[in-house]
Order: sequence, then C-alpha cells, then structure tokens
Amino acid sequence: MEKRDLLLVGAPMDAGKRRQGCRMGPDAYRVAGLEKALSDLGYSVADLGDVAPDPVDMAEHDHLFALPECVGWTRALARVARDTAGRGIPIFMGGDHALSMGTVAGMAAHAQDQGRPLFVLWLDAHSDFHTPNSTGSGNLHGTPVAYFTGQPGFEAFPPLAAPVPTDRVGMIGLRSVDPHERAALEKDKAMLADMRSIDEHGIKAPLMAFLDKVRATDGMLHVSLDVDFLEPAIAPAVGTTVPGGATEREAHLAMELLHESGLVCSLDLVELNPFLDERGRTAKLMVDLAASLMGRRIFDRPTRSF
Ligand code: 6HN
Ligand code: MN
Ligand code: MN
Ligand code: MN
Repeated sequence: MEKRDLLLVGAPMDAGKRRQGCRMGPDAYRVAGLEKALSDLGYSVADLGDVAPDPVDMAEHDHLFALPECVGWTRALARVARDTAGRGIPIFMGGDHALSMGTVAGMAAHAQDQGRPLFVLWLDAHSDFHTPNSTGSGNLHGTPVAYFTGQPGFEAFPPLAAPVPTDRVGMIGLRSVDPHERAALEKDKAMLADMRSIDEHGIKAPLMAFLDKVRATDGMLHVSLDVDFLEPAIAPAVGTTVPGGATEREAHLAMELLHESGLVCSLDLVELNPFLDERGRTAKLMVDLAASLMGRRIFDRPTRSF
C-alpha cells in the first residue's frame, strides 16, 4: 500500500468543558515525539502548527459552557479538516472532544466531495451523544456525536454539509452513558460495544464487524480516540476517567487491526490533559498508539521507563 503523507494539526481546544488543561495537549504530543515516531515509519510528516477558533459574534449561553468559542472552533476545524484531507491523512492533536464537531463535519464534507461515505469509530468510555437540550453538565465535549449525526438542537452551530448517519458510527469502550444518551442511542442503529461485551468477546470481534461495514460500501474511516477509552491506571491524564477501560494490549490490537484495514483517513487524539499526567506517560502511550495505527510493528515498540 502506498504511504500517504501525515499532517499533524494542533487543536488546543479547552472550551468543551470547565476543567482546563487540554489546551496543552498538542505541545505534549510534540514533546512526546509524535512527529518522529511517525516519520520513523517511513511517512513524510508535516506539523502544520495550531489552529485557532474563528471569531464569533454570539452571546454566552446560561447553561452551555463557552458556546461561542465552541462554535468558533467548529467553524475553523471543519474548514481545516476539509482542506487538509485532500493532501494526506490529518491527525488532529487535541484538545478536548468538542473538537470532533469540526473535524468530523469537515471530513464528512471531504468524503462527500469524493462521492464516498464517511464512517466514524468512537473509542471512548462515553457516547458523547448529548444534545444542547439534554446535557446536564452543559459541557459541549459531551455532544459531538449528536452534532455530526444531525440531531436537533444545534442551531447555534454551522449547518452540516454532510451529516453522518448514526448507522455509520461505531462506539467501542462504552461504560458511562447518561440516561438521555442511552434513550436516544436505543432508537438508532449505531454499533455499540461496551466494556462488558469486550470482556466477553474481545475487542477484535466488534471492530472487524464494523470495518467490514466500511469496506462493503467503499467508505472512509475517521477514528476518534478519547484518552478515557483507556484504563485510568495506564492513562491518568484525562479529566473524565472511568475505571475499567481498555488495556494497553487491547488498545494496541485495535490500532494494529485498523492499520491493516487500510481504511483510516483521519484521526483525532482527544482529551489529553497534560496537567494531570504522570511523567508524560499518557502522552507517550497515545503516541505509541498512534504509531501502531500507522503501522509500527510489534517488535519495534520502544522501551519505556517512567
Ligand atoms: N467526553 N456525559 C458526561 C457529560 O458531561 O455530558 C461526560 C462527557 C464526557 C465527554 O468523553 O469527551
Ligand atoms: Mn469523548
Ligand atoms: Mn470520554
Ligand atoms: Mn501493522
């Protein structure tokens, strides 16, 4: 397979929730050596620097935290995703998960330009399927999947060029889903693999089933990797830890299978909060997972001591 260029895009978004620190994420990935880990695999890698939110003339909302800034990020990132997707594989270094409103909206527009469907793999403890009307926390990082699948309530946000139907979304790692999200998810056809089913059947079964669906329609696949997909003991640098997450081995296996599929067109690395990390271990683990996703082979994993 021909190696496509990799484009690192910093998205230091911290507006998707109250607890701050994710704005340091892009620099933590740079310090942890993401660019070199990927160029060592034989790719041409370019760091395009950090995106900034578009200025937005809108009043703050009573319940939704930093709504105008989130709208500005969505506009900017949708544009950058659509523009960079034609030049290679964009890797969005977050930033909190609200950034996926923009990245997925832009990638879906790009896929539509290509006449192909976009699928989204959501690796997360949470479903992030709240709408602005259902969110109890008012934190918009809990809403991106509802936005890019075209659920109602996002009138303040840019209209979607190409909504992603829920039956093209796969979620793996779920273990903390609020009642409103659950009720909404039960009505649609997203593929949901919670940690209980992963314990019983392994992570390979649901992933391969989802990849088969992508392949069957000549789809493109966007992967959105939330740090809290992982077991908090190995990935402490995230504000929304839920015990009982994916192990390092499950996560690497998922990345290796994704690489072998050849279907991945873009990647979000989200929710890393370096302020909460221990000697950079979470940032380094995320770099290692990104390297596995891009084809690093098992015997080439680096020795790490913390
Ligand atoms: N994330 N469901 C909770 C909320 O505040 O809406 C948690 C959201 C977590 C967001 O995983 O990116
Ligand atoms: Mn998330
Ligand atoms: Mn999460
Ligand atoms: Mn491989």
